[in-house]
This record gives sequence, C-alpha cells and structure tokens, in this order.
Amino acid sequence: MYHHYEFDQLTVAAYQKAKDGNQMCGDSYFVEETKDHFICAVADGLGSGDLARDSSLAAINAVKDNQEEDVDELMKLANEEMKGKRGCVLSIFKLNLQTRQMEFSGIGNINLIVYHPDGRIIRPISYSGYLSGKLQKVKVQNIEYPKGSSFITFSDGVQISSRNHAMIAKYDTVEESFRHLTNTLPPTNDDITLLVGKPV
Ligand SMILES: [Mn+2]
Repeated sequence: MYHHYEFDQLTVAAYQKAKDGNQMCGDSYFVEETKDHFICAVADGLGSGDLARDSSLAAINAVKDNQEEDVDELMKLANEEMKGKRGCVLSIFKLNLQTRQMEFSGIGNINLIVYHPDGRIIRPISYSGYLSGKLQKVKVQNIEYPKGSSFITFSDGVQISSRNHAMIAKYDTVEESFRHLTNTLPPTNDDITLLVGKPV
C-alpha cells in the first residue's frame, strides 16, 4: 500500500506491506502537517496480524487525537493505551515549523534518519524495550531540522544499507528517493513500513 501526502511544507511518501501470509500489517503510522507543526509517528505492534495491529493502531490513534501535546506527553498517552494489549514499539517526531526544532522520542526498533541540506546526517537514538502500559521512562531529544532537510523513518521489517538510505539526500523528489529505496529492499518475513519526507 502506497500513500502520498502533499502538505504545504513537506511531501511524504509512505509504503506499507503486511508480512507474507497476513492480511493485516501489524505496523501503523500517522503523518500530518498543520499551520504550526509537522508530526510523524510509526508503531510496530508486538507479534503480527490483527493483535499486533490492534496495539500499534491504538498507540497511533492516541498520537493523532492529541497531536497538539508535546512528544513526551504523546509517548505517555500511547503507553497508557497498551493496557490490556500486547504492546508496541513507537517513535514520534514533531517539527515546529517556526523554530525548525524537532522533538524526537522512540522506544524500540523504529529508525529515524534526518539529512540536513549541508550533508549532515542525524540518527537519534531510540531506547530499548517496548510500550506495555507499565510506567515507562520517556526521553525526548531535540534535533535541528533546517529548511531543505529530508528524513526517512522505517520499522524493523525494512533492511536498508546505510549506502542506500544515504541516496535519499541525492534525489530531488520523494518519488525518486522512494523508488530507489523500495527497489533495494531485500525480502523479509516481517511487516514493513517506510516513510520518506522531503521539502516541497
Ligand atoms: Mn517489525
């Protein structure tokens, strides 16, 4: 499943695929731009199929419904949704479109890579573990995201070499980057979520 989002400041291409043999992808994501911010969240539910999706979707809906909150608060709200569910890993990043500062928080294996226009590459660290509904320490990192920056974010079903994801910065459009990245994906036995964001 492929989606293209054309916002005022960012363009995003998103690709999702369920693990072979499953109808439902256990990963969920959310992406949105408002007047003030750009926000993106990716969750990978524990296990696969319906139960995995149930967890990842609950976390993502908590982010979606409360996107005006800080990233720290969004992680806590998503964690609370995991009570009685399997749990999920989650990363959230929110860019203030005025200050160009991005807040990032991640628990578990969702990758974010930010490419600055000057060639700098930033890979914020996700903390190990997963959201289970139990009290969870949340850390938020602040990342500069100057105009002209790009990003990719992906769940652990996506295996891309650093040489390949570095190509993202070289392509002008999200379509070209995306075509390159999806063509290089090796076969995997996991759900796949991959998002590429570029300036408009
Ligand atoms: Mn996975």
